[in-house]
Amino acid sequence: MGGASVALAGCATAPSVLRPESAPQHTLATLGWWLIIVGSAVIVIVLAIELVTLRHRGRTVADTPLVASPGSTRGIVVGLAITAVVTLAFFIYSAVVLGATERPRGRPGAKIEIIGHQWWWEARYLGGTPDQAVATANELHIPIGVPVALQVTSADVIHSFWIPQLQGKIDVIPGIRNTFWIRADTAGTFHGQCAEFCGLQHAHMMLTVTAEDARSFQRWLAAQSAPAAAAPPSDTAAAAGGRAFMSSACALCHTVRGTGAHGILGPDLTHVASRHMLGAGAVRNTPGALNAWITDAPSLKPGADMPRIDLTPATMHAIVAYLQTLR
Ligand code: HEC
Ligand SMILES: [Cu+2]
Repeated sequence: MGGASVALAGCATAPSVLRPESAPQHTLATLGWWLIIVGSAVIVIVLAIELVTLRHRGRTVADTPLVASPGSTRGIVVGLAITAVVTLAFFIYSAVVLGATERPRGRPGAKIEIIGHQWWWEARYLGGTPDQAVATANELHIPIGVPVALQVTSADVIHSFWIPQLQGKIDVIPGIRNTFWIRADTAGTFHGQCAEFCGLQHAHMMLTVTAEDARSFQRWLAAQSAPAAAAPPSDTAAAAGGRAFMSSACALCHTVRGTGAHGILGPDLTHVASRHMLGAGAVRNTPGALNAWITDAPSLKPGADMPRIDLTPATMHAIVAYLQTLR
């Protein structure tokens, strides 16, 4: 069992576009059902006609060559007409649905910049003052019942942002800022997944969206906007870990707001202990897995842009203790 099943363990079943939890996805799911039903009906009817014709031909005109009769010409015209009407109807229906789900109705409850990386999601909550900046990774929170505006771009290759139960997909393209929106109408945690093959760990590029009432969301946002917890007492393992973090390569790739660590290659770790998963769904965020991850991330997520790091086991334990203070 790989990381994917671990990541979905908290979720009863895999996310499905046909189990919508938002107004736009309801509209899309209804279109999906119509396509399935009409498509299936077309297959059944065509097969039935074919069978009847074959049996009929077998009984009566087995030896006559296939030539067009006035009857069969009429059949072809009727067949083409039905095909044209069904295709045109679905073309119009799809265009109407796409138009209706493209733009949100109402003021957005949050604005988030989403940046795709090989292979994780960076999320920056916009709109606050600079000291309220919230940067996190892979685990979004949104308020329920209101649209949430997204600005989507990529730091490297093309990805696709997709929360199946909330909205359609949006391309995540380097150098281009696509605007998009999501909305959740029920509280809960919804799973998402990069939907455009983007390299070795494409399957481990998951994200979750936790939809909650406005008050819980504001509480979460305030907690995430705070700088890192005050330095622990200097004789503890966590303090030693903090010093090791700041003086080793960790600080070159990661930011911990409120400290000297300003790296931008990896996820912002200011509140990493508040996240459930590490490595975009690769492993659960437990002390053991955290230790394994920071010692040798590529063994848990081959190809990940975080290298194996050579520090003593004691130093790694101290760094884990430090990271766990980053709630
Ligand atoms: C060369 C840059 C680099 C260095 C050095 C580095 N990291 Fe990372 N780190 C990354 C990248 C990139 C990721 C995201 C990997 C992924 O999910 O695919 C990451 C992910 C993580 C995560 C998981 C965060 C999350 O929310 O998923 C933790 C924790 C972490 N690093 C801690 C550390 C620590 C501690 C050190 C020092 C011992 C360190 N890193 C050194 C680049 C780096
Ligand atoms: Cu991707």
